[in-house]
Amino acid sequence: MPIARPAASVALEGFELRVLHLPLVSPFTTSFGTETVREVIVVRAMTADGEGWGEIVTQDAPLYSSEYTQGAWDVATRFLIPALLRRGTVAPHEVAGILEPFIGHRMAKAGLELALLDAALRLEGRSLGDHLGAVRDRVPSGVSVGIQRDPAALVETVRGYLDEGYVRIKIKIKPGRDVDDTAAVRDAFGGIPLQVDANSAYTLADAGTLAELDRFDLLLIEQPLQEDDIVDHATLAKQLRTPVCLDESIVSAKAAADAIALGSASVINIKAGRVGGYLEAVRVHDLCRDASVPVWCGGMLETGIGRAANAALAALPGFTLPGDVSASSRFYRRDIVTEPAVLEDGHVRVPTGPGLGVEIDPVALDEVTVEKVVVRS
Ligand code: OSB
Ligand code: MG
Repeated sequence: MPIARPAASVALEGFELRVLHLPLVSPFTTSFGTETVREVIVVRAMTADGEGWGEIVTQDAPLYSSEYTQGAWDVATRFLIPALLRRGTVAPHEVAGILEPFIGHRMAKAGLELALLDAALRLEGRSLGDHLGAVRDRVPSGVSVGIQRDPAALVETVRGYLDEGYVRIKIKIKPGRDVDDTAAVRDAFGGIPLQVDANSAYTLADAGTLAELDRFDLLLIEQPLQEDDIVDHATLAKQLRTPVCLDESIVSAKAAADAIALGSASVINIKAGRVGGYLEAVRVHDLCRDASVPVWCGGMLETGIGRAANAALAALPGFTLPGDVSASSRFYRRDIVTEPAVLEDGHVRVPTGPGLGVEIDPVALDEVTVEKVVVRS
């Protein structure tokens, strides 16, 4: 359902941006690289009546998409924030329109919009979940498992997550680390809900290898081809029994509609950062629901800020598959919020407090801050 009542305007006075370096509990390897420290930008919107927090989910290098930390920092401080401050008083649903003249940079826009949503909803005493249309008080929790040293190590890592209670396993694959890794997990754990994510590592020439995955009864294969391979994904989907799910390709509600119309995806991963914000994410959800296309909530190794927002989003009715909304401890020993998301019976609770429903731990935040700037009106 579209959002019925927009959040109120806030009187903007400035924005604080911080680059954080959060050490990961273990290295995270995908087809595009290995991370040991999560570099991310945290946003604080400063208003006449309070503050609000957001997160820009770019990584240090443009490997998942074209966005990256210093690019987001530059565009936010030089163009996006000044445009918002020139308006003075802004409601969250106006942010996308104000920033529309600036092409792309969706993660940067999403982080700023989230900070305004948090600020506005805190003032109104409404939770982000209520605002977006959440219909559940907790969401089933899946886990994204990076490529390990070998299939045996992968099996042991997956075993640990299953023991913790995660209800769905996603493993990362790349050429040469696909069929054997998937077979090892399927053989070790029988009929667990299992899916794979290629992060664009294949081409249509690999269709034969990808079809070998059909025998593992996967929930889906995520983003086998490049971001702009929208026609090739449709061609590939016809050759696979495994449902094709798109992540990187879905950069907006329009892109989602096009992918569905072309038959490029039968499942969609929704990430607010990738589509330019939580409000656009709800629009993607709504159109997928109208088209009976199942969606699930993706993740970008969020801090407690984005993790709380993702739990709220994943509680919308069209999110019929478990998302990558895992406990904070999956990635971090110490989060920057006072009550990090925990796993309870394979689920993560949807916060109910005003705005994001989580509070920042200022000491923990300072400890991982490596760069800070304040841009004022
Ligand atoms: O493709 O879903 C992805 C992390 C960084 C960049 C891209 C992806 C991921 C993940 C992790 O798979 C999901 C999570 O945050 O748990
Ligand atoms: Mg993905």
